[in-house]
Amino acid sequence: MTDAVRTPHPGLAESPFLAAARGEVPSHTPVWFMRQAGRSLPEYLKVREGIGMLESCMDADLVTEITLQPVRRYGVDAAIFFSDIVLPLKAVGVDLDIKPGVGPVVASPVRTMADVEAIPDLTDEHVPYISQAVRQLVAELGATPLIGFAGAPFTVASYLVEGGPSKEHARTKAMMFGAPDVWDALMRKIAGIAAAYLRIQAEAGASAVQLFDSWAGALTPADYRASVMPHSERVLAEAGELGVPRIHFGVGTSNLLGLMGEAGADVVGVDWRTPLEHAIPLVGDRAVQGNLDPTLVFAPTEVMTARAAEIIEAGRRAKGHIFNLGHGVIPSTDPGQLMALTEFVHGYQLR
Ligand code: 1CP
Repeated sequence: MTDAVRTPHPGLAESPFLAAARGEVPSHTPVWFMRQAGRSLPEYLKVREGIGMLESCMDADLVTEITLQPVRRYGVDAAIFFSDIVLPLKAVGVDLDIKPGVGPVVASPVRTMADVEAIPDLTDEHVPYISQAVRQLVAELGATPLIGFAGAPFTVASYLVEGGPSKEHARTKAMMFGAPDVWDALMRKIAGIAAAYLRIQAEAGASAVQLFDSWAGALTPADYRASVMPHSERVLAEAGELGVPRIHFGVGTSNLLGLMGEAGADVVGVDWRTPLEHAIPLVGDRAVQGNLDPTLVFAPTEVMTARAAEIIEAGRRAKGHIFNLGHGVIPSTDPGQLMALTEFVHGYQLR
């Protein structure tokens, strides 16, 4: 980057989100929502009209606008960069699309060593619109931190190997079990891309990063440790060198939470199936993020907030607690409920 060393906004020093991530005492429990930008917001649907998902991710002005929308509406304690875990693959030339109602679809799934070797590494030149969008966002967000993110090697590998969304991840795991050399090369390739993608976002001004290993819950602890963890560890270690707090999240990972922390996270994201009181002793000396069941926003407000209160209380025993849902916002969510939830978390008296 040529434009001097960026100076972080002075207000970021007081950010409750960053304080909790670092295990310091925040002024209130910080809250943001995975997938807060996107399908549940009418203003999002409006700006996306007639524009494809990947096309939107490559338009710095649109990314800036969409990322800001939930911050404006809810006053959440962090913004999450609007992009997708497969965007860096698209940027290096992998033929893929994000199909509405389906998710990422890869034209020629990766199955052989030659397929892996054909994927280029990611450089800054591949994603000028990403650095531009981050710089614009940081200027607009002021004292609200921006979370950059990347897909973790296992989860991204699943899309590449299966060719699209999968429940069982059968071909992916078959490669892991049956072709360890190809698997290792693929994981190294994706880890390099993820680390570069996080570096680009952090260098442009993102204050924290989240590594999404959404589908790691498909693995046993032994397989995770042997075939996946070293690669996530590398991504998190490289992000650590940038001085930003690192959040590590997966779904159905109650048996992996300890390892996901050990992989190098400052904050371990917990899905809604694992009560925080069970998760906290497992993650060691780290903060936790989560974990309201995303369907609770469809319940009456007082039912939702009663559950939120239990989560905030449980979170007090952690080194730090960032309130979130246990996975992404469901598209049919009423934004009014997320507003009520944000206000409830902000108003909750920690005594
Ligand atoms: O707030 C935000 O919306 C932030 C932007 C964001 C993030 C962090 C999007 C936009 N995607 C992601 C991460 C992502 N993408 C993950 C990890 C988080 C998670 O587990 O939810 C995963 C697994 C994906 C892959 C993906 N992209 C899916 C899931 C498919 C499956 O396997 O079930 C889907 C549906 C997408 C498309 C997508 N990404 C984002 C949006 C808003 C959309 C929908 C776009 C559209 O249909 O127009």
